[in-house]
Amino acid sequence: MRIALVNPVARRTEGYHTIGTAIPHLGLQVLARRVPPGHQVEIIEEIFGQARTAELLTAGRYDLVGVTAYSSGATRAYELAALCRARKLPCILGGSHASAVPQEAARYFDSVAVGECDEVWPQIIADAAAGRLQPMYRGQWSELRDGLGAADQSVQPINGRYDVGCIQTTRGCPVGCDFCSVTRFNGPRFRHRPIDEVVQEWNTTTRKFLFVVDDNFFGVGRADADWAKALLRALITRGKRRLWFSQTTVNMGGDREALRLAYRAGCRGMLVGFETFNPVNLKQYHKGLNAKLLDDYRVLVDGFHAAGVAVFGAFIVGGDDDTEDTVSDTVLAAVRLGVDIMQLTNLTPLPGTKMYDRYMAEGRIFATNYPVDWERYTFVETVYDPRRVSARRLDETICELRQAAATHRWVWKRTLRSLLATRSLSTALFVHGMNKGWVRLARAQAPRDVERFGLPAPGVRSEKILRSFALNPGPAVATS
Ligand code: B12
Ligand code: SF4
Repeated sequence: MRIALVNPVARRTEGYHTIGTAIPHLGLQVLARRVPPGHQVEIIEEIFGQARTAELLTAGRYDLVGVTAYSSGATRAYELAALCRARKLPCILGGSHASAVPQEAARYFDSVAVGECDEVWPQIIADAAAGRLQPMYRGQWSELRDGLGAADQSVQPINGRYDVGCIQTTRGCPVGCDFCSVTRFNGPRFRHRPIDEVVQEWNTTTRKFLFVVDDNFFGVGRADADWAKALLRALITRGKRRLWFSQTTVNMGGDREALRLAYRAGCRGMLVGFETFNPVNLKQYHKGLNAKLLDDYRVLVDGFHAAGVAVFGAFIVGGDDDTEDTVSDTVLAAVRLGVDIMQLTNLTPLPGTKMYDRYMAEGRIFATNYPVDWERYTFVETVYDPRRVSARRLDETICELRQAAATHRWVWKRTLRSLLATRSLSTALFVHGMNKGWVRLARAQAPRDVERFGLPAPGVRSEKILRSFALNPGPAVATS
């Protein structure tokens, strides 16, 4: 059989995650590796645009079309399903959106795959080859042994080339934040891949920079920390030299040994989900780990820096206790905290999360014209009614911030500050590249902001943000 694996990107989100670095869709490379011999597989990646998809997806070229989708890509995924059905091409949808709302997906696709599908995928292919594709398949939280969880690093899309490599070493997360779908989708237990298998896959990567897509690289307990250190030692001694970036909880900042090992293994940055400086919101998000460490944020950030690792601080606005001042206050606090790269996103109730179920029951989600409205679940738009600020005002304030910060002056100050804090040129260059990407992103986003709200004049808040460009970080402030 000839199989197409497609990552759909909705028109509304074009430019959003497609500006700058082309990051692989690892799930598709994982599925590609599990295709049994005798079948061929190709990836069509819409982060490179939609232009060629319709021309490529033809019955003469493929016998099965496997589509993945985050919620933001679901609208486009359903368009592709209609195209496949019109061309009599069997099609199946998998990934986080299909797993959250399988009954919806089943209205558009011949078949739906729920959950992690490493084990069930060969069965799906066999059924499709025999002409008896089932309407629904359910994957399981497999132990990640004997190649499960591994990707075929050599498979590149036929319509573009990824800039970096992706690899995953663990799945699952026990923290269970209210807004995140990972604990429900990948389970509350960390499952580690065998270290030898990770190193083996690592050594097949050809890109010089990797994104280790683990949701929580360091984990939350002693056993996870020991495993992470063992992996790092193995990468130092047996891994190809790669620079990389991953995601972790803030507690890693307190483990100097782990951070030093990470730096030696090539880690130059960690995305840390601080989420908010407001303890009321942390409670709402059920992020107890952060609530406990809130007073230590500054020390923990210093811990990352002392080892040479940059901190990519992820913050969310729109919690129950947030007001329109929260946006500028959060930015100021984050700058003073010393984060090197900042991501400020709109709180978004994703389907399949506890937050979605609660907000829906409370009647607070207004972007419910599904499937069209799934395109709005991109974290750059408020899709529900926050308690203490209107959705529109919150969005306007964020637009204002995006425009205020989209300057090269901001980028250079971050770079210099990161160089001083980490004393690592390669880390500062990584920070520089990421922040330049944010400027490109903000500029690409600007016309959409204009379309939605009209261009906001630089106001008091932007001034406040711009003043925070000072090199001296000063004391961290709380925003409650
Ligand atoms: C890497 C990553 C990214 C990369 C994506 C690169 C790319 N080319 O798409 C980047 C950084 C760009 C990104 C962006 C976003 N992301 Co993201 N991201 C991740 C992350 C951390 C890892 C994804 C991954 O590689 N997983 C490992 C692979 C192996 O798993 P998988 O893709 O789920 O595939 C398995 C199964 O789902 C299934 N499967 C998947 N597809 C298919 C298809 C078929 C046919 C079959 C049979 C099976 C199948 O089988 C696979 C093997 O088991 C996940 C968290 C997570 N743990 O998954 C969040 C996650 C996917 N992201 C999420 C979100 C919300 C976003 C953003 C909207 C938010 C934002 N502002 O950053 C954007 C949107 C991007 C867009 N295109 O619009 C959510 C999605 C939830 C949802 N319901 O939509 C997740 C789950 C995190 C969360 N907060 O809950 N992301
Ligand atoms: S710690 Fe990160 S991965 Fe884990 S549940 Fe919270 S947001 Fe999701």
